[in-house]
This record gives sequence, structure tokens and C-alpha cells, in this order.
Amino acid sequence: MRTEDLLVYLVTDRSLCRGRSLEEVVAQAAEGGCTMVQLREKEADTGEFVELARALHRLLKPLSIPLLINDRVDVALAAGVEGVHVGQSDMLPEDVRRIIGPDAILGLSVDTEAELLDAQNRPVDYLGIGPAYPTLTKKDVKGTPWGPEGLRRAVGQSAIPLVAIGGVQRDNVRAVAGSGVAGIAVVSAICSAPSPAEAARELAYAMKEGTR
Ligand code: TZP
Ligand code: MG
Repeated sequence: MRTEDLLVYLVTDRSLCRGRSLEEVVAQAAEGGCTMVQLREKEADTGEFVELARALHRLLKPLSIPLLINDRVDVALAAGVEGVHVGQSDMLPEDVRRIIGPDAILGLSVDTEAELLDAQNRPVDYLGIGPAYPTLTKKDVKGTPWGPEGLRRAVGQSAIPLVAIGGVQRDNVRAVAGSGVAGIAVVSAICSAPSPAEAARELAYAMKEGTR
């Protein structure tokens, strides 16, 4: 994958879109400059999940913005998207890699230093490290937030590009960028923003400035 695509990574949550459709929010985020999208659906049934993935892919493919699916390898294959993101209790990265092939994008979540170190030998393209800051979006986050200093240390321990997730928003994005991570992954900062386009634009600007 292109490491630049990790810069501003939108992770979706339909329940946070303030009554707007997911397509609308993702289209706006793309217009504003988000570089990658993960469709994360905890409630949808499988058929609906595939349909949503297809709808987002129709929108993102022409813009060359990769689309990944959270957890569900079958949904990713059915919709023909660019990759999959798994957590620590999902299918093993080795098994996902065998199914999706060498060229698809594969990401893994790490919450602790032990998970970060263990992940170094896994066949993944990036690690989502979190929570960077306290967040209300995911209820079952493990461990204390990494903060900019923790992220900086993690960057020094990882040969795999890191994406900081959890509580990242306009007020702290510069500190995160300065930690050396390859990118940020955000849910509420874009999905819940009055203008997802404007929110993505500000985050992209700060990340470009902060990671040079
Ligand atoms: N994984 C770790 S924290 C998190 C996920 C999915 C939620 C991040 O949401 P927000 O709104 O960007 O804090
Ligand atoms: Mg999972």
C-alpha cells in the first residue's frame, strides 16, 4: 500500500452521522481530503453490510481512495474492496492474508505495548494504535490512552507504520502528527462534524504540516 494513504483515515459509524446518510458523509470526507476509509458496522446484517460496502466503493474507487472492511473478510471479498482491518480477537492476520492475497491492504488494532511488539511479525500493512486519547466512541477500549509521548515511543518500537486512533480531533491533531505516526484514524471528528468536508480538510492540512 501507499503509506501516504494512512494520513487521514476515516472509520465509519452510521450512528454518529447526525441523520445524514453514510454515503453523504463519506463523499464529503473524500472531498475534504480523507485518504482512506474503513467501513465499520457492528449492527448491520451481512446482506446490508455488503450493499453498503458496494455503495461506498462506487464512490471511492474513482477517487483512488482505498476502502477497507472492519472484521469481515467475506464482506470485503464480496464487495471487491481494497482491504480488511481486524482486531486482536478477530481472524488471525496470517489467515486473513492467505485469503485476501499479498496485494490487498491489511490492518490490525493494537492497544498495548505487548500487542504492539507481537504485531511486528504479522503480515500486516499498518497498525491502528489506540486509544490515542480518551474516547466515547468505542466502549471497550483497553489500557490508558497513549498520548503523544506514548505514541512517539511506540513509533520507535515499530517497523510497521502506525495510525493513531481514539479521541483524535482538531485540538490535538498537531501533537499526534508530531509523534511520528504515519496517520490518524478518526470516527467522530468527521462523522459527527457539522461539515465532514471541512473537518477532513482541517485534519488533512494539520497532518500534512505536522508530518513533514
Ligand atoms: N478503536 C479504538 S478507539 C476507536 C476505535 C474504533 C474509536 C475512535 O473514535 P473517535 O470518535 O475518533 O474517538
Ligand atoms: Mg474487530
